[in-house]
Amino acid sequence: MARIKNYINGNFQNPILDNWLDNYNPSNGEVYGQIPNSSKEDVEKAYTSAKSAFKLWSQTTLEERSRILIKISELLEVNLQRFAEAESLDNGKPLNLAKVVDIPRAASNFRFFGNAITQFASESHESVGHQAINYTLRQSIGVVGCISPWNLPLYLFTWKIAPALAAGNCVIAKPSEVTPMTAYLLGEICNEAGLPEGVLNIVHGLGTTTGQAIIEHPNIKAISFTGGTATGAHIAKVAAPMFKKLSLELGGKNPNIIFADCDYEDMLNTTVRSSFANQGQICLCGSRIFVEASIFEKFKKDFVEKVRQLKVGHPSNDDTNIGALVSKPHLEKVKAYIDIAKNENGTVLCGGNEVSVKGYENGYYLEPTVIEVTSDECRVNQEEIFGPIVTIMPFNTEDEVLEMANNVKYGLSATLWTNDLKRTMKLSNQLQTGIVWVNTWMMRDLRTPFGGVKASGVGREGGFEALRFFTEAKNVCIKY
Ligand code: TXE
Repeated sequence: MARIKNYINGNFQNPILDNWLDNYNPSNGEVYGQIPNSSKEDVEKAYTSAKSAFKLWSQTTLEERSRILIKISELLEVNLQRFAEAESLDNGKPLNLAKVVDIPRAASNFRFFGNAITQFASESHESVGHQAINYTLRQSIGVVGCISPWNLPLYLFTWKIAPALAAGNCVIAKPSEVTPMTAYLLGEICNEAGLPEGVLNIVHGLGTTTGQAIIEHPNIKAISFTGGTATGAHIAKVAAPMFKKLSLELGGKNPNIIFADCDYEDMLNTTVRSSFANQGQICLCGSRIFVEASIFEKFKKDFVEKVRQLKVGHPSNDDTNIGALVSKPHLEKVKAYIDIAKNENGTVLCGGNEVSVKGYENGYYLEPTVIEVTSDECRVNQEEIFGPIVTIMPFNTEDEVLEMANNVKYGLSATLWTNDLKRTMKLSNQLQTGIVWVNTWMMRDLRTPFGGVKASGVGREGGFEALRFFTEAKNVCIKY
């Protein structure tokens, strides 16, 4: 059985204490490999190698760092098929999705930050009348920790690693223990691209052992984390008293607000995608759909009809729209919300059942599910489900829907469907989220700030925001 290894100091290594975890294939429920459950000792080993690599890497020219990152990007593109197959096998997502979204985006992350670092500039301030000039240095931090989740494994892993490396830091990174495979394969590519030993170290294992060892490490000076809100709160509790820099990208419960004046067909097609892409396991999915009352019945009929056409199937089939959920415990969690909804007077309009895929009967498949709710206060409208379940309910006025949209603890993103300019401006201004999409969804320009407010986290990723996070500003004031 294939064993994934830690990538430390440019080598593939077994965990020091020889502890291993099973790795499951979500499409058939079988164990298909093992991964290290790395201990404090492994993290310390990774830290030692990162620390000794830092001196050289932080002084490596921007052109050279850029060249290596772009080389990693190119190698990911060359290995697209292999990486996409590994991602789909490990996560349960359709192979086609991994091929057009996950792996290309991971390549883009390296290319983007490889280029961005050559354009990153710092400020200078002339103190007029005081004969002084200030200039601000943006210095690499040192050894930083990057911890990522299972829903977009390589995509989110590299979204942190690429800016951290571009800014001259050395990295200890931990992918989710549920989806470790593509992070493991990335090590090979980094070696081939000529990334010096120790600059990137990838340790595998549980959050509570390996992740905990990273966040507790006294000399890992910044933590960039994407994952659940409860984990984010725990990380903040541990890391804040140690004065680590923190970027926390957490959960979402995003409103999708549909007005009668929108471009209906475009809205309908995009809403199917924003509801169920990646089995609904994207923090940006619009899981609360609010529809203006005048088109509610029409929308309900058309939407349900389209959702019923989605094909749940094995991830490697070309015609599969919805693959397997990531794990058995996650499937159980998501399924439980269907009963919760029913107990709260929700009406299941379609879906609601597990799917038995022929030949893969033990896989974690669930029908895409649409639930009509009568109150915005119900649990399925308040809690992050993170699966193929959306709720729909009607609204009458802008103020009413704005109130409901903001009436959750989360604040990651919102989608607005309307052609009314004044309404667009007003609602975009007043929605309590870090991101608003108008007449589109998940359109990403990597230069833009990415992140949430309220329980969706603190800090922004993307563009120069990420490079600012992964550097320390130091002001130098010179009197002349
Ligand atoms: O995430 P965790 P889980 C949401 C979603 C999901 C819920 C829980 O609602 O159902 O979170 O998912 C590491 N110290 N999102 O349990 O545990 C862990 O090993 C350091 C939203 O999978 O937060 C993994 O690498 N690290 C989300 C990473 O944190 C720790 C995407 C995320 O795992 C740790 C995924 C610790 N003590 C889930 N404990 C999004 N925002 O996109 C865990 N980890």
